[in-house]
This record gives sequence, structure tokens and C-alpha cells, in this order.
Amino acid sequence: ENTVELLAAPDRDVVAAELTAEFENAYGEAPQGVWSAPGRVNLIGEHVDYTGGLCLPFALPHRTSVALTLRQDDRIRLRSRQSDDVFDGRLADVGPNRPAGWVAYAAGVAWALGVGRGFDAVVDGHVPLGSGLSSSAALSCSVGVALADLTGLPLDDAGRAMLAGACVQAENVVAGANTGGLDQSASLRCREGAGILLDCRDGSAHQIPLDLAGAGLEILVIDTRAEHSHSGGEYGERRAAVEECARLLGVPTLREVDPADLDRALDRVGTEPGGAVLQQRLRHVVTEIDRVSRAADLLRGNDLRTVADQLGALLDGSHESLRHDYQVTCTELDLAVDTARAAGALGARMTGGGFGGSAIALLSAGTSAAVAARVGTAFADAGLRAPQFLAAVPAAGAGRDR
Ligand code: GAF
Repeated sequence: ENTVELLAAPDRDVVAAELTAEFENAYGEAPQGVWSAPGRVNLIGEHVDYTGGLCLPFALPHRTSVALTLRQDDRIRLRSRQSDDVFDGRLADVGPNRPAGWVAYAAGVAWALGVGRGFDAVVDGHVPLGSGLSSSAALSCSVGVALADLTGLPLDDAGRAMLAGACVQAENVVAGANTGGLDQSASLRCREGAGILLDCRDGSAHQIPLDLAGAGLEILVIDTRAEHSHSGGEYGERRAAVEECARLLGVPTLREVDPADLDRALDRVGTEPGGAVLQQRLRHVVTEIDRVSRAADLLRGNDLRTVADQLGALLDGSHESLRHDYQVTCTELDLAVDTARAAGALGARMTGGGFGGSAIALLSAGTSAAVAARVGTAFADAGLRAPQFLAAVPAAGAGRDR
């Protein structure tokens, strides 16, 4: 029978109490508070955030928490329950490409926000690392929301959008990872029971109710645990190709390309050196943005129950485009998606940056364990490392826990 277990998210209050005790141990007094920020699943809209596209993410119940006290001086002390590295430095030690490692994501936010004061913190992450579920953004956003709260920055949606921008700066400039804004926006701007339609051209985020359980559905996350090998360089190459397409077409971003004019745009980039590859990248981006707007229309205008099959077909289309045109999937992601579909998924796709990481499957309620078991068997038969599974229940964005 099915013995597959889903990775549970720990209770926020329990984590907050543990972190408070750990903070007291480390620094000799209670923290000013505990805050946390979630990982995310992107339902659809992949590799389009950095070219003004549309994405439709929701927050996971799996979060990174931080117990934190703002200091009067510029010292920064950081510990993590997941690492033995202890950071003890100054705000002046934080800047482009320094410090290295996970500390960049935490300290980088203080730099990007221009807080002007240091802090003491202990972090605890429950978003699986390297899973493509935004463990990095959960870290930077947890620290970001703590600093914003303690310095009186507004935490309404406009404030959260600004904060997301600072977290992107921390990631791009301090950590040196040239990613878009999908992950930070999802972690900060999502609400429980909903996704957001994130418009990366105008920065708006519209709440999209996602009552999966009420519609007799569930979403299973399959963390393939495949290493994202070469993902940094490959990610940068995809971005560069997209920018080259926009330049050739004379538009600021590929959001400007009307899907009805795609053939003409494809002809235009096809005449360039490397044109065949540029055509594939362009086709992915333009069709993916179109799929997101179709998905949003389905979800906004209808009872989810009645559109689940159509939504599933859009997820499938997204994966095929990422697999064949954008070429960011891998053996493990394709196997996870193919097996989930064969086991009855209404649709399945990779989620996040790709080259490893996670896939999602849209399922009828109550079938996650069986589908997970099928995927586990397929991985074992293929000689691959055992995947890990999570239930993707749309959860709350970043906030204060204690
Ligand atoms: C990663 C990046 F961090 C995001 O900005 C986004 O580009 C995503 O890959 C692909 O949609 O998660």
C-alpha cells in the first residue's frame, strides 16, 4: 500500500517558541519578536518574471522563521538552526557580492533597505533547501519583514511590494544571483487560500482565490532532489536570450509581443545568428504569458471545479514549453511530470527555475499518496534518488509570529 509521507510544515507558534529560546541562549536576552516568510509554488508563469510577464504563484505552509532584535549600532550577528556558520560582522561588511553564502540573503536585506542599524538574529528554515520552492526568498523575506516591522515601514500591499524590491536587490547585488521578482513577491504578497496574479510589468498583484479543497482538488509537490547543476549559468543564458529577442524586436520586454503577432516576431529573430534557439526562447515566453492570462481568466470567472481540466491542460502546456522550447527541465522533472500524468493528474509541470528542483501535480482530492507512491516507484526503477513530497496548500504570506 501507500506508505509515502508528505513533508509536513511545523506549527508556526511552536517554531516561534523554539526560536525565542534559541535566541536567548545565543545572545542572553529575549528577541524583540519572531517573524516568518513562506516558500512558494508557482502554479503557472515560469521564466517570464524577468521580462515583464505574468506569474500565478501561491505561498506554501512551509516557512523560514527568524527571531530578531534590531541593534542601536551597526553590528550584525546571525545564526541558523540549519548551519554551523556564525556571522558576526558590521553593516559595512555587506555590499555587492559579500558576504558569501546564506548570510548574504539575510544581511543583504538590511543593506538594500538602508536601515542603517545592525541586528541580532537566529533563523530556522523549513522550506527544503535547493528544492526550487524559494528557500532563498523565504530567508530574505523573513528578515525583510522583521526589519520593516521594527523600523515602522508599512506592511500593506504597497509596502510589501517595496520590500520585495529590496529583497530582490539583496539577491541580485549582495548574493550575486540574477533572478527576477517572482519568489520575493509570492513570499511577501500572497494570502492564505489564494494565489496572486503577479504582473511583472506594472508590479501589481491581484488576489486569486484558490479553494482547492472546496473544489475537490489538491496539489502535490514533487521535490525531485536533483541538483540544480549549471543552473546559475543556464539561468543567465536564458535571460540573455530573452533580452536579445526584445532588443531585436525593438521592445522593452517580451510582454510587449502580442501572441497574435508571434509568427512575425519569430520570423524576425529567426534571421539572426543563433536564430533557431532565439525562436524557441521567444515562443516559450510569449505562449507562457498567454497561458497565465488564460489560467487567471479561468480561475476568476468560474467555479474551480468546472475548470480544473482546462487548468490542468494549461499546466501541461507550460511544462512542454519549458521542456522543448525553453529547455530548463531535466530527466527527473520530466519523469515526475510524466508519471503524475499517467497516475491520473489533471495536469503537471515543473515549478520554479528548473534544472532540478520541484514539479507540481494538480490532482483529485485524496489521491496524493497514491500518485506520490507511483512517482517514488518510477524514480527507484530509474535508479534515481528518492524524491520528497509536500502538500501545496495556499498559505499566508510573510508576517509576525510572536
Ligand atoms: C527562479 C527565479 F528566482 C525567479 O525569479 C523566476 O525567474 C523563476 O526561477 C522562473 O520562473 O525561481
